[in-house]
Amino acid sequence: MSVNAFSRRRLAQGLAAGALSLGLLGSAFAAGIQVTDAWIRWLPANLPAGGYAKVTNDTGKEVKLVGASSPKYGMVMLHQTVNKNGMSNMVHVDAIPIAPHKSMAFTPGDYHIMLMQPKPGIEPGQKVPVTLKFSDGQSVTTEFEVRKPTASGPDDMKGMDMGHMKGMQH
Ligand SMILES: [Cu+2]
Repeated sequence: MSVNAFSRRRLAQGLAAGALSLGLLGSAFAAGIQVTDAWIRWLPANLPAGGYAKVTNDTGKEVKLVGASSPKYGMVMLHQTVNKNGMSNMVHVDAIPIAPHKSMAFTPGDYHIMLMQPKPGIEPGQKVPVTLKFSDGQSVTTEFEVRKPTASGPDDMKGMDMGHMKGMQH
């Protein structure tokens, strides 16, 4: 292959890659769903971690968050911390509705993304991709910033009934 042919091929590859990223950006914009302020409260010893973010629905109709996944965690679920009779507990939720043109915030002590079975090597300071899946078939992948356990909101562990969620602290 001549030098010229090589450069032309490289140029063509570059253009193709550019077109691909433009296409991805375009579809993410068209979806009208934005995920911002995304972070994970990391815990040591392979404990499950809580994922938090702000999800904004800029479409004209309600969308439901119906699932999440990450290549860095073996199992990811949607959870909500609920208080009943002064006890804090976590429940699994199948879908979280977000009204048109509204935001929904995952925060410690409320809705969170439960990241279980962490792959080795996840540490504070890293970024981990998490994909959120919505009822209209859209998926949005966001880099979640991994933060130390102390980088949290209010302490929601007081009087927590760990129950079947033993070892999870969200
Ligand atoms: Cu949880």
